[in-house]
Amino acid sequence: FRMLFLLILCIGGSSCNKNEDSGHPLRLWYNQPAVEWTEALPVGNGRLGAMVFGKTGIEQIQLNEESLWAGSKLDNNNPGALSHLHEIRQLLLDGNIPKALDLSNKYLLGTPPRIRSYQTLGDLFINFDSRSTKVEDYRRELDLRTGIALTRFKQNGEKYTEEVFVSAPDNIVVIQLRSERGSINASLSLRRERDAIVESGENTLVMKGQIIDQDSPESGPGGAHMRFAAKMTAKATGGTITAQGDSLVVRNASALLLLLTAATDYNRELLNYDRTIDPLLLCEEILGKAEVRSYSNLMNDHVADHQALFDRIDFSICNVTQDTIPTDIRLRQVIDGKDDPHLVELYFQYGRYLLMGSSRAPGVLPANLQGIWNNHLEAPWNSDYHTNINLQMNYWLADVCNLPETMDPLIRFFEKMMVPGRVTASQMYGCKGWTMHHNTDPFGRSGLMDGIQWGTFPMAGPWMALHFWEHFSYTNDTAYLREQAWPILKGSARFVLDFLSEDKKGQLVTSPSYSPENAYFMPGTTNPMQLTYAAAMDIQIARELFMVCCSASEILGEEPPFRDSIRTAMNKLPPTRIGRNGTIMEWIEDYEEAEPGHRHISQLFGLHPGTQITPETPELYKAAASTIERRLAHGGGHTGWSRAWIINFYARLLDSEKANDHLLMLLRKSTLPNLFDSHPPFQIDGNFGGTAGIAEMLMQSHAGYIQILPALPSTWKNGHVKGLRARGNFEVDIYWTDGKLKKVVVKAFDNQYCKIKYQSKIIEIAVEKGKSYSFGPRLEI
Ligand code: FUC
Repeated sequence: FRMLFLLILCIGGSSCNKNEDSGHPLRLWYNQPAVEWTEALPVGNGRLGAMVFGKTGIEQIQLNEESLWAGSKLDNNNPGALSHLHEIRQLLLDGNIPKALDLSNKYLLGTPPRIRSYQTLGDLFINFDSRSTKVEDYRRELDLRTGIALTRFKQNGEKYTEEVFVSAPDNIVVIQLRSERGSINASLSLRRERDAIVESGENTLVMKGQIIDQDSPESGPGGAHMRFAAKMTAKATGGTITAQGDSLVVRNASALLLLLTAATDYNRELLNYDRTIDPLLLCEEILGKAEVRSYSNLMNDHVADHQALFDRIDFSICNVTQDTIPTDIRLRQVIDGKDDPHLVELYFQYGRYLLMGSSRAPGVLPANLQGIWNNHLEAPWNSDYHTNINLQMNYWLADVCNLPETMDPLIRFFEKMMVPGRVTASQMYGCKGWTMHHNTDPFGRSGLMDGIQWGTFPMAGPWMALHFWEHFSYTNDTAYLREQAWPILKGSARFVLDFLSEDKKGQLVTSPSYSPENAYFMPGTTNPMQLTYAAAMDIQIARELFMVCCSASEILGEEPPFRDSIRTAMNKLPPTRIGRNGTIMEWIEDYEEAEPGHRHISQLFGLHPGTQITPETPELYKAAASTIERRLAHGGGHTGWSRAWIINFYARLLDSEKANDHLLMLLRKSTLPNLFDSHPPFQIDGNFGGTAGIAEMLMQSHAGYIQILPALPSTWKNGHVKGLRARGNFEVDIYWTDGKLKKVVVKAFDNQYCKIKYQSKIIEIAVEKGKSYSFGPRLEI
């Protein structure tokens, strides 16, 4: 009877769905405070980021504001580019690469060649002067389900706790300390190595600053650049707070609530700082609204807001979790060869968590190389926006992992990038439309930078434009397509149409070009060269862009001429070809690679993220597998993001075991104690690419149908994933047992047809908006 009762309950209510949620704890936790920054725990709201160390003597919370960048807006297009373009192209066609390189160095490389860095805001230190004695029962954790970092321990028998979160609705960092017996005694200070002063007021600390850049031949003119401010208010329960010098001193409090916010005078509309903005005033406005609210109100709103996004996906591949073991020890055990599927669940959800924390409103800038978390004044690669794989990878998970909101900063930023991008297209290449090269900053730098061997990538603009189509393909939102995506896509296709020129065979090629960031040998030479024309990746990007622009213009009912010119050009692009060693050719000739194990595997763009190399092109598909094998045999996949890309490649090759092997290698070789991806050093793209790879193993939707469990590893025997988004505007829940599909539920958000594939079976049904459709193990309804 009890069973029957439960069953009725299940069928009757939505609680059944809830009960099917894994409910697995999703926590990173540790038995000791962080010593290194890469052990600290990240919290963020898309605009503000914090890294919590959980120290018991002097607590450290490192802070970021997304727009705090050194540098300034300037035009780095080389004015000599256009007048030398024809000659450079001719030299490349004639194989006179050294001379082409010489001219490119003079006339394509922009000035200044480098951008400046994204910078740390500084640190909040909480110096507990009474805490020199031993602590007991120490634990710190980050709960991905709430977005709260918690530290707790006992000292002299008394319990202390610290909770830290960054609220999106209130736009602040919230820190709450509690002690059981009213013995919080601490001094609070805000510190920044340079360019800032800190003053204390009654219950407040204020930091005011302006980045002073030095003149540099590499990075351009110095000067007083971005202005910024941070403000913190402190509220004590049962104790006192007094200002002392530039610190606040807290005595005998039982609770302490710290609210902190920060701002700069960056204006996204201008892609520049804007002296009409007063950063301190912005901080005061934000704090004024937040400080009248209670801790529990702030926390409840934060958790509700966080869960509205985070809870959309439930993912389970195990019955027993390892949550009783600290995360650093679990990682060590996995490195030593232990199986820990729950860590894979955690890693997957952590990627989603990190994207939520670094790319959404109230933030306005995309997630950079470190998301939003950076403790340097001069970060590795400036923590910038590399657009020859890294920024793209950051967003591979956004739509499929049901976080469309995280696309907003990327979309809005690139709408603005078109402005400098048009100048680059016309000044450097004499083209209509817009483009950019392999790197940018919040000031929208779009000329060729860093060096010819890194920067010769005018096809970065078209690659970024493809993300706009992707986002549309998940939502079917034609208003978005018309108003936001189409101007970017069409502007990019216009650029490509003009940029293409004829080679000696009459094919349309990109020139100048390179294959990020690999080099090749001309036959009979030993000097590695990068510069070329029509690298495979360029051509595959052009083809992909042309294909989606044809679709978009048809959907929007555009007049045919533009579409026709795209089709004509598309037919004249060189095909993707297979070289003498059975791999996809990376360059227009079958050159030998200078680095056969290179981290970029650009010639496989057509396999992933592109859609040109599929089981329907069996020879290319096979050659794609050989391409990866060759890279791996020569030490490829050694950076975190490169490994993550390989997971995605193997998922597209439907090779579940290899996808899983590389996922494990990502954990084993490229993951830091706080589960940040390691390039090395820390670079967040591997986290995002790893999460996207797991999604790709569970479901794919790029080929015109929803493919269920395309690359399910044999070790993920039983499980489910609920809430993935599929192209075509669907939400998909998949359940499996013993490695076989048990049930798939597809929720349709539009009236249309839906094609679903599992193993070799494919079905198509008409679906109605708002309805869910459940299919059994053989896709029977
Ligand atoms: C690309 C990669 C590097 C690094 C840099 C930030 O250029 O080739 O490995 O990730 O971006």
